[in-house]
Amino acid sequence: MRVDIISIFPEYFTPLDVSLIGKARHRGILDIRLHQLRDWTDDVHRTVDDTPYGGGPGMVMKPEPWGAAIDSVIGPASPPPRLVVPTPSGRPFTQELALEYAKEPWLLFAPARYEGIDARVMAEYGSRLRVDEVSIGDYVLAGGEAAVLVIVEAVGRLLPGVLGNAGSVVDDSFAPGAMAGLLEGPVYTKPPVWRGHEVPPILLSGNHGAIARWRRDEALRRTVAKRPELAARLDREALDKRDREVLDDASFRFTPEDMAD
Ligand code: JET
Repeated sequence: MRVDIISIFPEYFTPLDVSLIGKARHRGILDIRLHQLRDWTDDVHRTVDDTPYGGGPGMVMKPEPWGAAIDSVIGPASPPPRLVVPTPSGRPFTQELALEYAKEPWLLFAPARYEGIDARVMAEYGSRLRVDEVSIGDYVLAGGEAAVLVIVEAVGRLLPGVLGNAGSVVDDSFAPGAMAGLLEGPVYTKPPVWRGHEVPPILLSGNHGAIARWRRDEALRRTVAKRPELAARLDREALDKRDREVLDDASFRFTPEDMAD
């Protein structure tokens, strides 16, 4: 997969040199290219921002540098990349969207600073390529760069050959599969007792059926306690008798609204 990132802070992306993503780049699975937006300005101050029309606080990113930068990066290539613009007002970034992006050959990220990018940039490219305004959560960052790191890491680990163990993708809390829609339960490693805290004995039993059941129980309990809205969305047809007992025990009740879908 090719990934281009246009930013006024390309140095922000040094984390992409390390660990899983760094290794994927080294192996040629991920081709990440960083670009300095200011290289597409033509004034001595390399200006990328200006005051907002209509007044108000802060500054807005000028459309001309973005237009020149995006045109230059995409060139005459077809098909063009998908353009991803992080913004608090975007479509929520979920594991589902990460899986969709992992199938794309080419992504182009446009992280904004200040109050955002002149909206005409999204209008212009909306008729030439797929433009996704994406939110990584309900908070406001100082710029879109951290959101790009989040998205590239979530997508990069899904690319074929990036994770050593193919099973760890399928078992993700939000991935479709055996534990679909449930949060992960707790995990343990050696030693069996640490500062007086024991590993749950079931995990040392060697009884793989009982261990799988215990893990599912823990996942159900954790989901009810921490993310009741996820529990409400569980496919009730996919719950067995023990699942229903665990949910009952956790005082979880499907509401009439859940019964509608
Ligand atoms: C963000 C993403 O804060 C986030 O992204 C950076 C940001 C902050 C303020 C404005 C902005 O504008 C982007 C734009 O889009 C068209 O112009 C971007 C928080 N959750 N996810």
